Amino acid sequence: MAKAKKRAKASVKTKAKASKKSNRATKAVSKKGTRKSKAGKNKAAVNTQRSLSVDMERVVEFDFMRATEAAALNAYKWLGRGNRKATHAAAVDAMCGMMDLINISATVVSGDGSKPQPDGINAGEKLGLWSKGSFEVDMALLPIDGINLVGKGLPGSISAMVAARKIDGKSALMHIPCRYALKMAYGPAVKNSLGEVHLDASVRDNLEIIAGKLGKRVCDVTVAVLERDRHKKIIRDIRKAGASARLFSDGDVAYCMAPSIPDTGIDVYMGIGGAAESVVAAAAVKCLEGDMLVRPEPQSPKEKRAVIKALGKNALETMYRCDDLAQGNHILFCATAITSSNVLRGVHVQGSKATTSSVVMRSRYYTVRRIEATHDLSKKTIRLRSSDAEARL
Ligand code: VTB
Repeated sequence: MAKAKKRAKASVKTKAKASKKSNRATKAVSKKGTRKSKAGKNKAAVNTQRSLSVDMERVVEFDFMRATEAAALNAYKWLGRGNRKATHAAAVDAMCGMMDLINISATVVSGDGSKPQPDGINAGEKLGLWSKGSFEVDMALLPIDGINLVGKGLPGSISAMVAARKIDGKSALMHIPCRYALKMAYGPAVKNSLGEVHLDASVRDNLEIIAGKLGKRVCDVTVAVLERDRHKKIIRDIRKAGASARLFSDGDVAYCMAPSIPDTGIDVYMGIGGAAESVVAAAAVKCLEGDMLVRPEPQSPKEKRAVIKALGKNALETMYRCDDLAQGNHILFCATAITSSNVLRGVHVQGSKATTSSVVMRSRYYTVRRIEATHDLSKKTIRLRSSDAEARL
C-alpha cells in the first residue's frame, strides 16, 4: 500500500513535472510565435516605411520616356509632309495617350510651347490617373519643339517633358506668361569658372569671357542663334567679335542643351526664343549641370502686365537662372528626338524596326541616361488619347 502510494505520488510528481515542462515549452513556443509575429510586424512596418520612401521619380521617369517616345514615333509619320497641324496633333495624341496610363497626379504649369495650338496641352490641364495617393508633380510639356522641322524633314526636332515636385506647396517650375524670352545657355565649364556673363553685357564681352573660360580663342567659339530678323544685330556682333554663328530655324531646346553636352560643337546659345521653351530647356540644362540666363521679353503692354503680375515688379530687369525656372532637386527631364541633331539621333526606321534615342535625366543625382530603343513595328502599338485605345504605328 505504502509502495502504491509512493508510486502514485511519484506519478503525480512526474505528471506535474511533465506538465510544468510542457507549460514551459508552450510558453516558449508562444513566445517564439510572438517573437515571430513581432518580427513580421516589424518587417511590414519597415516595408511600409520603405514603400513610402520609394523614390517615385525612379519609377515614373521611364514612363515619361515612353510618352516622349510615343509622341516622337507618332509625329515621325508626318516627317516631310508639310502638315503642321497633323504633325502636332499626332504628337499630342500619343503623348497624352501615354500620360493617361501613368499613375501620377500631374498638373500642367507650362503647356505646349510659345505658340499654343488649339488642340494642344494647356496650362492647368491635369494629366495621369489621379488615383488616391499617386505621385504628385507639376509638368511642362513640349509634344514637339520644332514642328516646322518635322514638316520640312529638317534636323533638330524633339519631344520633351519636365516634371517637378512642388516646393512648400508651390510649383517648382516657372510659368512665364508671354511668348518670348531672351536667353543665353552655356555648359558646366562656363558656369563653374570665374567671371560672369550677363544678358546686358555686349556680345563681344560675353564671348571673350566664355572663350577664356573654355580655354579657346574667340574665333573658335561657336554660338547657336535662331535665324530670325530680330537677331540680325546679335549675328553681326558675333561675327564682328570673330566668333562663328551657327544659325538654325527652329527647336531651340536642343540648341540650349548642346553647350552642356560634350562634343556637340556648340559653345553657347544666345538670342530670343519661346518663353515656354526656356522653362523646358532650363530643366534640361540644370540636369546637365550647365546654366542659362533668361529674361522675359513681353511684346505688348498686355504681356508686360501679365509677366509683372505673375513674377513681380522686377521681372523685366531680373536675370533668371536654371535654379529659378526649375527649382530644387526634384526635376525630371525627358526627351526623344524626332529628327537628328548633335544632341540626339532622330527616329530611324529600317525594315519593320524603328529606333528611338532618348535622354532621361534628373537633377537629384545628375544622372543622365541615354536610351536607344528598338520598336518592332509589326507588333508595337501606342495608346492614343483620341480613341482611348491602342493603335498600330
Ligand atoms: C523658338 C523655337 C521653337 O518657337 O522657341 C521659336 O525653338 C520662337 O518663336 O521651336 P518664333 O518662331 O516666333 O521666333 C519655336 O519655333 C516653336 O514654335
